[in-house]
Amino acid sequence: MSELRKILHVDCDCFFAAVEMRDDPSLRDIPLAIGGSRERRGVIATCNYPARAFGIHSAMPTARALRLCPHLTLLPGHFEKYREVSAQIQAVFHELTPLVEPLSLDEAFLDVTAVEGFRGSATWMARWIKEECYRRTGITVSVGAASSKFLAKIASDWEKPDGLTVIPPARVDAFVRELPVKKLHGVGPATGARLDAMGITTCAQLRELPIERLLDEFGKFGRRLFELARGIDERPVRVERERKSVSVETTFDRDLPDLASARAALAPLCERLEGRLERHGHPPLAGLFVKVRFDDFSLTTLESRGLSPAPESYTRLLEQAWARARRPVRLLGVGVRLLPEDARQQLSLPL
Ligand code: TTP
Ligand code: MG
Repeated sequence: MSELRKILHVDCDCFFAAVEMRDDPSLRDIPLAIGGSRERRGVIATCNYPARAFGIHSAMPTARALRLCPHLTLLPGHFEKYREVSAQIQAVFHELTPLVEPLSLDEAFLDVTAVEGFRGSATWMARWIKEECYRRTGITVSVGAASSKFLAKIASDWEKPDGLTVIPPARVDAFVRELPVKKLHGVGPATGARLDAMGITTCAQLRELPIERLLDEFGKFGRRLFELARGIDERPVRVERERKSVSVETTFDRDLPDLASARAALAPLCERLEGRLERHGHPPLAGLFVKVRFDDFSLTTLESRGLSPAPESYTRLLEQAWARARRPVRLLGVGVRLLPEDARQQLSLPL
């Protein structure tokens, strides 16, 4: 049995929108969204709470958002600014502990088990983080504190915006019992629907299923469900090395028989990659790559420095990669290499 941990999860409230509202208070009380334009078939990256009241949310096509709220103010996004605010909040976290695992620009896990300040109180640490983040950046964050990652993350979402929710060890059991299964880490719409069909909506109901049944139904994930339903989640907070690439990939249900079908499969992948890059605040790029696994499980990766991440560039790389084996394709991935942090700093040196 491992010692009881103290994990914080910190997540900024409507992050991109909050930065825009800070810099232009006239945007504060009107529906505001950050995203691509309707004309360019863009999607919403995020929106403020007045816009959420109209049913607008992340990843919704902008055209749909504008139908829901015709007087929505739409901004294109200023990623330099978001990266800067992100660095400021990360600096706050690192003043508390080196055990910080960033999940995206606006979100991180902290393992504060060994922190001696604040008399070891996770609640006080959370309050301090909220105050410091607001003081230094002018935007509010929500914090969750619990003994595991999945509970800390649920807790940070519990009283958003500007929330602070603590789930003390003695309350974990009662809290998890009541928890809807769709809140569990890794339970997406598909698993949620399957559980629903089995008559299971809460963790209390999930606990009644024996482990064998869960393994039968869900394979390896069944064990995870068994544990999560009991509040068990031993995943450690992982201090991240510098991220070197961003990529997305798909393993196809059926192998793609030829080059033409592989080419056709690129467009949705490129779109997903674009979404990922947006979430990372459009970091400066060093190059592109395509990854192909063929039906004989051989794997090839083709890189190119200096191309722009346009669909045509990926098509060119795919053609060359495919020519190496000329076989049906089992998996396709597209990605970008990021410019290393030290090279970025050189780029931004004054001339
Ligand atoms: P989130 O933390 O998921 O959302 P949020 O901070 O805007 O709102 P909340 O108050 O509910 O936490 O994501 C952080 C930022 O990442 C968000 O401001 C914009 C960006 N993002 C996208 O670009 N696309 C997406 O699909 C999502 C979910 C987020
Ligand atoms: Mg957020």
